[in-house]
Amino acid sequence: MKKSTLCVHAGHEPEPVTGAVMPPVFFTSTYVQKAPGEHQGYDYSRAGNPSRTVLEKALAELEGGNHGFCFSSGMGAVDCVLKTLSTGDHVVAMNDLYGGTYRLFRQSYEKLGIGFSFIGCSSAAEIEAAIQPTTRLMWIETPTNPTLKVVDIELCAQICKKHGIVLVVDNTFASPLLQNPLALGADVVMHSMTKYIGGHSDLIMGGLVTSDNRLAESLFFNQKSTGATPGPMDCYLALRGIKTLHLRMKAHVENAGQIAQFLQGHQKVAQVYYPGLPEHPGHLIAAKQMNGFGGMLSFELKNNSAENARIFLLNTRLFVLAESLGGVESLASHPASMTHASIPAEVRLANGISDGLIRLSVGVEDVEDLMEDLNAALMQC
Ligand code: P1T
Repeated sequence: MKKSTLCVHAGHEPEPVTGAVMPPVFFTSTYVQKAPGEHQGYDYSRAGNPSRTVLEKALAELEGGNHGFCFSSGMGAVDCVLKTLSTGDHVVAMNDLYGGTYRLFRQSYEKLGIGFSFIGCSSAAEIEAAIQPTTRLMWIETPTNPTLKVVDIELCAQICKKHGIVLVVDNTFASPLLQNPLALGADVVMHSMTKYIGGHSDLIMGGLVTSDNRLAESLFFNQKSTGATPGPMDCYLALRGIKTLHLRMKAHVENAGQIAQFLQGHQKVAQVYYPGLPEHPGHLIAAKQMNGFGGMLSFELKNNSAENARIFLLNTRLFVLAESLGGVESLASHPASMTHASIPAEVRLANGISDGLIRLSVGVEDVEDLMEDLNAALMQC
């Protein structure tokens, strides 16, 4: 089935009792049992709720996997994967990651005795050199947040397979419409569903998909044991978001492509980071593994400073200054003081997050209005 058809139909059929085209929302915490231990597949909503089942099935179908799991945040999903590890295990991670992921790794899991090596993931030799006898997991984002670096998923998968390492890809920036890591050899795909999947900046949610039955068992155990599970209304909203994901992604990609070119040609702009630009170092890999270059981009002004970025961010009107991304509305942010503030300044700088870096989540508004808005703010800098 093609992706657009899947978006509309994934996860459910019309409801058999009433014929309702949309699945009902099951506002219940518990389920009656015929006799102790005899139930109809659901006993308590932390372990399972039919509204969540529909969404988990839809997410798994969109990513081409067999098992889907949803969480009350993207970080809940990251945490669920990390809980498959034990003290003494080692993780190889991309060095450009969402600040919250980096914080969880360094501040929560390192003290439990799990080791991390953060690398650029730019060649087989670099990845091989980071692998230790205790390496159990490789964690990558691609494109990365916020510098839009591209990691070759197939290359990572080949190396991980050789060493028996589980490869996890945070696919948040691409969405399941533009990139499917499992098909490229990854073991687990992760999403902050808060972003493109929800699509309307009205919920916080995370998701995982795998086709590996043993991993799935362990993820399900961690999901129900730690309990970072979403409520039924949020599951319904996310399912509703999925139904237009293909339409929204098309508009995000088109608008972001035009805005990247516009910024690249602008007199006030020094550097644009967008994988769709032929000059981007990851352009060819992105073209190979993605079906469109996404709706996110970052850039630096010619006079690259935190102060100048602040002037720009205070002068946009349509691009509102806010964390998060992937909603229908355009957002602008300052990673150094917002989404990536929990990363030490020297680590940020080493990974290309300058104090003047500006990140845009390009929405689905009219692109000429968006460019006019950007131009007006740029001319103040
Ligand atoms: O916010 P939450 O749903 O818990 O997801 C965390 C997360 C994980 N991975 C990536 C790539 C992300 O971008 C995020 C959340 N990011 C933002 C809030 C942000 O503005 O970048």
